[in-house]
Amino acid sequence: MFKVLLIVCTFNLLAFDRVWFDYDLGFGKFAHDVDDAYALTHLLLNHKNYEIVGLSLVHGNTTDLDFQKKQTQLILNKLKMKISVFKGASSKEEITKITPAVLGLKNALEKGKLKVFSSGRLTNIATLVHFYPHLIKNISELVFLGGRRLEGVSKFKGKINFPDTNVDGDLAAIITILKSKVNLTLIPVESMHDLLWNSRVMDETSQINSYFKWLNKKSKLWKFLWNLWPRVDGFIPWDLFVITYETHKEDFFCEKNLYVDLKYLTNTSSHPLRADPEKKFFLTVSKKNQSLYKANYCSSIDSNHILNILKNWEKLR
Ligand SMILES: [Ca+2]
Repeated sequence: MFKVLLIVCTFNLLAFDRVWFDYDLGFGKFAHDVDDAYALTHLLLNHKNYEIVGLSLVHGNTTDLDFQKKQTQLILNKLKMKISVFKGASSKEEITKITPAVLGLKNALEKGKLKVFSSGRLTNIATLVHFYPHLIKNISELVFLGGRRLEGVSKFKGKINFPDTNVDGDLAAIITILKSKVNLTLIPVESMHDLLWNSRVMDETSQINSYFKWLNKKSKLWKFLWNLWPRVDGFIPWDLFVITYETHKEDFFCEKNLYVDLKYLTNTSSHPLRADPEKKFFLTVSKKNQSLYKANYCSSIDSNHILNILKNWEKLR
């Protein structure tokens, strides 16, 4: 009996993921995306399902990493959690800089396998794999918000292609990551098109408890901006669906080992404030168009995914 128990315990320890989250928190800054806060909240609430080894900050939604750290600390305090937070690159130019984020990640990887979630630019992770290539084997999976199908993307509401911001924001980092041959999983924007965090979901969320009431209140301006463009009720909390890949993997439809590459293509994406060039690089995946690199690609997420998240939050509040 004791032997069986020991085996079960050992198995459990082995199955317990060590996770790291690298993101660009704009939450709390005027008219900035709120999605990282939702991702961080979800990661923290489900902390009993894995070991959160560290959090690291990167440029993107804002280059102000002191602000990002302050806001992260605020969320940690509200949820009564203590996790190490490391500042990383505040611009893509800092890809050559060994920041506290790179060192923190290095130390964590030296202690064993780590699943890395990236919902911002890949700058920090690229610096790590470039300077410490012997540690790449300890990244069991790198889950990244980005990528699109080479053969064409389905449009949001039949008319809009959102830009692939994390790719556009640091192409050098993308190249470095592809060359590292790390086990890369892409959660693309197209998989999230039907997952609108609308008024009804926001109302339900705010009723969970005072924390969610606060989170919801702070998201109202973002909802208002989405109402101006792309003219819908609610917003897509992109980054949340990077973290829920860890907790609700059964909701994700993913294919393994597709060809992935950077391709210079006609720009079909649109943004209300940014004028992009006519042609630009896209991180593309394809089943048939061969390339030297491969990645896993999650092309869709179950339509009940938001409902499942709300149930999870109700249970953990
Ligand atoms: Ca983000």
